[in-house]
Amino acid sequence: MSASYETQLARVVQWYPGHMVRAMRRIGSALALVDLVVEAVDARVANSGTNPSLARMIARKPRIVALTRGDLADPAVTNAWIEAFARRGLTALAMDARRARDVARIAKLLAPRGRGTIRAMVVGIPNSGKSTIVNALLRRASAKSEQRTGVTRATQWFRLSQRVEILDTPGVLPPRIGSAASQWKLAASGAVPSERFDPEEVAHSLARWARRRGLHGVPELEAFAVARGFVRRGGKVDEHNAAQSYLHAFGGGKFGRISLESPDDEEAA
Ligand SMILES: Nc1nc2c(ncn2[C@@H]2O[C@H](COP(=O)(O)OP(=O)(O)OP(=O)(O)O)[C@@H](O)[C@H]2O)c(=O)[nH]1
Ligand SMILES: [Mg+2]
Repeated sequence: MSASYETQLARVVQWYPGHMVRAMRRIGSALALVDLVVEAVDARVANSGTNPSLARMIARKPRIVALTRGDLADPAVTNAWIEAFARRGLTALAMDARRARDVARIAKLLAPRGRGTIRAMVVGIPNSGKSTIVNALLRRASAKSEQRTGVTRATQWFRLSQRVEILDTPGVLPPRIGSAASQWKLAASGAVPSERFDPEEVAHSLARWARRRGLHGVPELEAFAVARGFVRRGGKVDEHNAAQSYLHAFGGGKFGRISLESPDDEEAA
Protein backbone atom coordinates (compact mmCIF):
# COMPACT_ATOMS: atom_id res chain seq x y z
CA MET A 1 0.00 0.00 0.00
CA SER A 2 1.55 3.31 -1.02
CA ALA A 3 2.09 6.12 1.49
CA SER A 4 0.14 8.54 -0.67
CA TYR A 5 -2.82 6.19 -0.64
CA GLU A 6 -2.65 5.96 3.16
CA THR A 7 -2.46 9.71 3.66
CA GLN A 8 -5.21 10.25 1.14
CA LEU A 9 -7.52 7.80 2.86
CA ALA A 10 -6.54 9.20 6.27
CA ARG A 11 -7.52 12.69 5.19
CA VAL A 12 -10.90 11.46 4.03
CA VAL A 13 -11.79 9.29 6.97
CA GLN A 14 -10.35 11.43 9.79
CA TRP A 15 -13.21 13.74 10.42
CA TYR A 16 -15.15 14.23 13.59
CA PRO A 17 -18.33 16.18 13.09
CA GLY A 18 -19.86 18.34 15.80
CA HIS A 19 -22.82 16.03 16.26
CA MET A 20 -20.49 13.28 17.47
CA VAL A 21 -18.98 15.65 20.04
CA ARG A 22 -22.49 16.48 21.24
CA ALA A 23 -23.44 12.78 21.28
CA MET A 24 -20.44 11.96 23.47
CA ARG A 25 -21.56 14.69 25.91
CA ARG A 26 -25.13 13.40 26.00
CA ILE A 27 -23.93 9.83 26.54
CA GLY A 28 -21.73 11.07 29.38
CA SER A 29 -24.57 12.86 31.13
CA ALA A 30 -27.07 9.99 30.70
CA LEU A 31 -24.57 7.51 32.09
CA ALA A 32 -25.47 8.33 35.70
CA LEU A 33 -29.06 7.18 35.02
CA VAL A 34 -28.32 3.75 33.58
CA ASP A 35 -27.72 0.38 35.19
CA LEU A 36 -26.31 -1.37 32.13
CA VAL A 37 -24.56 -0.30 28.94
CA VAL A 38 -24.95 -2.40 25.79
CA GLU A 39 -22.09 -1.72 23.39
CA ALA A 40 -23.06 -2.63 19.81
CA VAL A 41 -19.99 -3.86 17.92
CA ASP A 42 -20.08 -5.16 14.33
CA ALA A 43 -18.79 -8.75 14.62
CA ARG A 44 -16.90 -8.39 11.31
CA VAL A 45 -14.73 -5.57 12.70
CA ALA A 46 -14.75 -6.33 16.41
CA ASN A 47 -11.48 -4.47 16.95
CA SER A 48 -11.74 -1.37 14.74
CA GLY A 49 -15.48 -1.33 15.42
CA THR A 50 -14.98 -0.37 19.06
CA ASN A 51 -14.41 3.19 20.19
CA PRO A 52 -11.70 3.57 22.87
CA SER A 53 -12.97 6.99 24.04
CA LEU A 54 -16.44 5.54 24.47
CA ALA A 55 -15.01 2.47 26.23
CA ARG A 56 -13.16 4.73 28.68
CA MET A 57 -16.31 6.70 29.36
CA ILE A 58 -18.43 3.62 30.13
CA ALA A 59 -15.65 1.60 31.83
CA ARG A 60 -17.13 1.88 35.31
CA LYS A 61 -20.64 0.76 34.33
CA PRO A 62 -21.74 -2.84 34.05
CA ARG A 63 -21.67 -3.49 30.32
CA ILE A 64 -22.07 -6.18 27.71
CA VAL A 65 -20.93 -6.34 24.12
CA ALA A 66 -23.59 -7.08 21.48
CA LEU A 67 -21.73 -8.55 18.49
CA THR A 68 -24.14 -7.51 15.75
CA ARG A 69 -24.14 -8.83 12.17
CA GLY A 70 -23.23 -12.25 13.53
CA ASP A 71 -25.17 -13.53 10.50
CA LEU A 72 -22.63 -11.88 8.16
CA ALA A 73 -19.46 -12.71 10.11
CA ASP A 74 -17.41 -15.91 10.09
CA PRO A 75 -18.91 -17.94 12.98
CA ALA A 76 -15.52 -19.37 14.10
CA VAL A 77 -14.01 -15.88 14.28
CA THR A 78 -17.04 -14.59 16.18
CA ASN A 79 -16.55 -17.38 18.74
CA ALA A 80 -12.90 -16.41 19.05
CA TRP A 81 -14.01 -12.82 19.73
CA ILE A 82 -16.45 -13.97 22.41
CA GLU A 83 -13.56 -15.76 24.13
CA ALA A 84 -11.27 -12.76 23.73
CA PHE A 85 -13.87 -10.45 25.31
CA ALA A 86 -14.37 -12.98 28.12
CA ARG A 87 -10.63 -12.89 28.85
CA ARG A 88 -11.07 -9.14 29.34
CA GLY A 89 -13.93 -9.78 31.74
CA LEU A 90 -16.64 -8.82 29.27
CA THR A 91 -19.71 -10.78 28.26
CA ALA A 92 -20.17 -10.69 24.48
CA LEU A 93 -23.30 -12.03 22.76
CA ALA A 94 -23.31 -12.73 19.03
CA MET A 95 -26.54 -11.91 17.24
CA ASP A 96 -28.46 -10.96 14.18
CA ALA A 97 -29.77 -7.81 15.83
CA ARG A 98 -32.85 -7.83 13.59
CA ARG A 99 -34.11 -11.02 15.24
CA ALA A 100 -36.17 -10.70 18.41
CA ARG A 101 -35.06 -14.19 19.42
CA ASP A 102 -31.39 -13.18 19.29
CA VAL A 103 -31.76 -9.97 21.29
CA ALA A 104 -33.89 -11.76 23.88
CA ARG A 105 -30.63 -12.60 25.63
CA ILE A 106 -30.16 -8.88 26.24
CA ALA A 107 -33.75 -8.59 27.47
CA LYS A 108 -33.02 -11.28 30.07
CA LEU A 109 -30.26 -9.13 31.57
CA LEU A 110 -32.72 -6.27 31.89
CA ALA A 111 -35.20 -8.08 34.13
CA PRO A 112 -36.02 -5.73 37.02
CA ARG A 113 -34.74 -6.80 40.41
CA GLY A 114 -36.33 -5.26 43.48
CA ARG A 115 -38.72 -2.35 43.10
CA GLY A 116 -36.94 0.20 40.95
CA THR A 117 -36.82 0.80 37.22
CA ILE A 118 -34.02 -0.74 35.17
CA ARG A 119 -32.42 1.54 32.60
CA ALA A 120 -30.02 0.53 29.85
CA MET A 121 -28.23 2.49 27.17
CA VAL A 122 -27.10 1.25 23.74
CA VAL A 123 -23.89 2.82 22.46
CA GLY A 124 -21.45 2.13 19.64
CA ILE A 125 -19.95 3.44 16.44
CA PRO A 126 -22.25 4.57 13.58
CA ASN A 127 -24.29 1.90 11.82
CA SER A 128 -23.34 -0.80 14.34
CA GLY A 129 -26.97 -1.84 14.84
CA LYS A 130 -27.94 0.15 17.96
CA SER A 131 -31.42 1.19 16.79
CA THR A 132 -31.97 -2.29 15.36
CA ILE A 133 -31.32 -3.79 18.81
CA VAL A 134 -33.77 -1.33 20.39
CA ASN A 135 -36.44 -2.15 17.79
CA ALA A 136 -35.95 -5.90 18.18
CA LEU A 137 -36.29 -5.52 21.96
CA LEU A 138 -39.45 -3.47 21.46
CA ARG A 139 -40.63 -5.94 18.80
CA ARG A 140 -41.60 -2.97 16.66
CA ALA A 141 -39.84 -0.42 14.48
CA SER A 142 -39.88 2.62 16.75
CA ALA A 143 -36.26 3.76 16.64
CA LYS A 144 -35.36 5.00 13.17
CA SER A 145 -32.95 2.52 11.60
CA GLU A 146 -31.57 2.60 8.09
CA GLN A 147 -28.89 1.09 5.96
CA ARG A 148 -27.00 4.37 5.65
CA THR A 149 -24.82 5.51 8.52
CA GLY A 150 -25.46 8.38 10.94
CA VAL A 151 -29.23 7.93 11.12
CA THR A 152 -29.76 8.43 14.84
CA ARG A 153 -28.90 12.03 15.70
CA ALA A 154 -30.31 12.40 19.22
CA THR A 155 -30.56 10.22 22.29
CA GLN A 156 -34.05 8.80 22.78
CA TRP A 157 -35.63 6.80 25.59
CA PHE A 158 -37.90 3.84 24.86
CA ARG A 159 -40.02 1.91 27.34
CA LEU A 160 -39.62 -1.86 27.00
CA SER A 161 -41.98 -2.65 29.85
CA GLN A 162 -43.40 -0.87 32.85
CA ARG A 163 -40.10 -0.90 34.66
CA VAL A 164 -37.50 -1.28 31.91
CA GLU A 165 -36.30 1.62 29.79
CA ILE A 166 -33.63 1.77 27.11
CA LEU A 167 -31.81 4.74 25.61
CA ASP A 168 -30.87 4.73 21.91
CA THR A 169 -27.88 6.96 21.14
CA PRO A 170 -26.20 8.30 18.01
CA GLY A 171 -23.13 6.47 16.73
CA VAL A 172 -19.75 7.89 17.68
CA LEU A 173 -16.53 7.12 15.86
CA PRO A 174 -13.21 7.50 17.65
CA PRO A 175 -11.74 10.99 17.05
CA ARG A 176 -8.79 9.33 15.35
CA ILE A 177 -9.12 6.07 13.46
CA GLY A 178 -5.85 4.23 14.01
CA SER A 179 -4.38 2.51 10.98
CA ALA A 180 -5.09 2.66 7.26
CA ALA A 181 -6.37 -0.92 7.62
CA SER A 182 -8.89 0.14 10.27
CA GLN A 183 -10.01 2.92 7.98
CA TRP A 184 -10.85 0.78 4.97
CA LYS A 185 -12.35 -1.91 7.19
CA LEU A 186 -14.65 0.60 8.88
CA ALA A 187 -15.57 2.03 5.48
CA ALA A 188 -16.27 -1.45 4.07
CA SER A 189 -18.40 -2.37 7.09
CA GLY A 190 -20.58 0.72 6.69
CA ALA A 191 -19.46 2.77 9.69
CA VAL A 192 -18.28 5.71 7.60
CA PRO A 193 -20.77 7.64 5.43
CA SER A 194 -20.25 6.76 1.79
CA GLU A 195 -19.50 10.38 0.82
CA ARG A 196 -16.46 10.31 3.11
CA PHE A 197 -14.40 7.76 1.20
CA ASP A 198 -13.54 6.62 -2.30
CA PRO A 199 -15.37 3.31 -2.92
CA GLU A 200 -12.74 2.20 -5.45
CA GLU A 201 -9.91 2.49 -2.91
CA VAL A 202 -11.91 0.62 -0.28
CA ALA A 203 -13.08 -2.09 -2.72
CA HIS A 204 -9.50 -2.62 -3.91
CA SER A 205 -8.26 -2.85 -0.31
CA LEU A 206 -10.91 -5.44 0.46
CA ALA A 207 -10.08 -7.45 -2.69
CA ARG A 208 -6.34 -7.30 -1.93
CA TRP A 209 -6.91 -8.36 1.69
CA ALA A 210 -9.08 -11.31 0.57
CA ARG A 211 -6.59 -12.36 -2.12
CA ARG A 212 -3.80 -12.51 0.46
CA ARG A 213 -5.96 -14.77 2.60
CA GLY A 214 -7.06 -16.98 -0.27
CA LEU A 215 -10.73 -16.08 0.21
CA HIS A 216 -11.98 -17.08 -3.21
CA GLY A 217 -15.53 -15.89 -2.63
CA VAL A 218 -14.31 -12.29 -2.84
CA PRO A 219 -13.77 -11.36 -6.50
CA GLU A 220 -11.35 -8.82 -7.92
CA LEU A 221 -13.10 -5.50 -8.57
CA GLU A 222 -12.45 -5.66 -12.33
CA ALA A 223 -13.85 -9.18 -12.66
CA PHE A 224 -16.89 -8.18 -10.60
CA ALA A 225 -17.39 -5.06 -12.74
CA VAL A 226 -17.33 -7.03 -15.97
CA ALA A 227 -19.55 -9.82 -14.63
CA ARG A 228 -22.14 -7.29 -13.43
CA GLY A 229 -22.06 -5.28 -16.65
CA PHE A 230 -20.40 -2.14 -15.30
CA VAL A 231 -18.85 -1.48 -18.68
CA ARG A 232 -19.24 1.79 -20.52
CA ARG A 233 -19.59 2.18 -24.26
CA GLY A 234 -16.17 1.54 -25.74
CA GLY A 235 -15.45 -1.25 -23.25
CA LYS A 236 -14.09 0.90 -20.40
CA VAL A 237 -14.98 -0.42 -16.95
CA ASP A 238 -17.07 1.95 -14.79
CA GLU A 239 -15.01 1.36 -11.65
CA HIS A 240 -16.76 3.91 -9.47
CA ASN A 241 -20.27 2.45 -9.77
CA ALA A 242 -18.87 -1.07 -9.80
CA ALA A 243 -17.05 -0.36 -6.52
CA GLN A 244 -20.23 0.92 -4.87
CA SER A 245 -22.06 -2.19 -5.97
CA TYR A 246 -19.11 -4.33 -4.84
CA LEU A 247 -19.19 -2.86 -1.33
CA HIS A 248 -22.96 -3.26 -1.26
CA ALA A 249 -22.57 -6.95 -2.21
CA PHE A 250 -19.98 -7.45 0.53
CA GLY A 251 -22.25 -5.72 3.06
CA GLY A 252 -25.12 -7.99 2.11
CA GLY A 253 -23.03 -11.12 2.61
CA LYS A 254 -22.91 -11.96 -1.12
CA PHE A 255 -19.20 -12.85 -0.91
CA GLY A 256 -19.75 -15.20 2.04
CA ARG A 257 -19.59 -14.83 5.80
CA ILE A 258 -16.42 -12.82 6.24
CA SER A 259 -14.83 -11.30 9.34
CA LEU A 260 -12.29 -8.61 8.54
CA GLU A 261 -10.61 -8.84 11.94
CA SER A 262 -9.89 -11.68 14.32
CA PRO A 263 -8.46 -11.51 17.85
CA ASP A 264 -5.23 -13.15 16.79
CA ASP A 265 -4.52 -10.82 13.87
CA GLU A 266 -0.87 -9.91 14.06
CA GLU A 267 -0.85 -7.51 11.22
CA ALA A 268 -4.13 -5.67 10.87
CA ALA A 269 -3.74 -5.03 7.13
N1 LIG B 1 -27.62 -8.50 8.53
C1 LIG B 1 -27.71 -7.72 9.61
N2 LIG B 1 -28.04 -6.42 9.47
C2 LIG B 1 -28.10 -5.66 10.58
C3 LIG B 1 -27.84 -6.18 11.87
N3 LIG B 1 -27.95 -5.16 12.76
C4 LIG B 1 -28.28 -4.07 12.05
N4 LIG B 1 -28.38 -4.36 10.73
C5 LIG B 1 -28.70 -3.42 9.64
O1 LIG B 1 -27.73 -2.40 9.67
C6 LIG B 1 -28.28 -1.15 9.31
C7 LIG B 1 -27.97 -0.13 10.39
O2 LIG B 1 -28.64 -0.44 11.57
P1 LIG B 1 -29.05 0.67 12.65
O3 LIG B 1 -29.69 -0.05 13.78
O4 LIG B 1 -29.75 1.80 12.03
O5 LIG B 1 -27.61 1.15 13.13
P2 LIG B 1 -27.30 2.27 14.23
O6 LIG B 1 -26.17 1.77 15.06
O7 LIG B 1 -28.54 2.66 14.96
O8 LIG B 1 -26.80 3.46 13.28
P3 LIG B 1 -26.68 5.04 13.58
O9 LIG B 1 -27.92 5.48 14.28
O10 LIG B 1 -26.54 5.60 12.20
O11 LIG B 1 -25.44 5.21 14.40
C8 LIG B 1 -29.78 -1.41 9.11
O12 LIG B 1 -30.00 -1.57 7.72
C9 LIG B 1 -30.01 -2.71 9.86
O13 LIG B 1 -31.08 -3.46 9.33
C10 LIG B 1 -27.51 -7.58 11.99
O14 LIG B 1 -27.24 -8.12 13.07
N5 LIG B 1 -27.45 -8.29 10.83
MG1 LIG C 1 -29.40 4.48 15.19
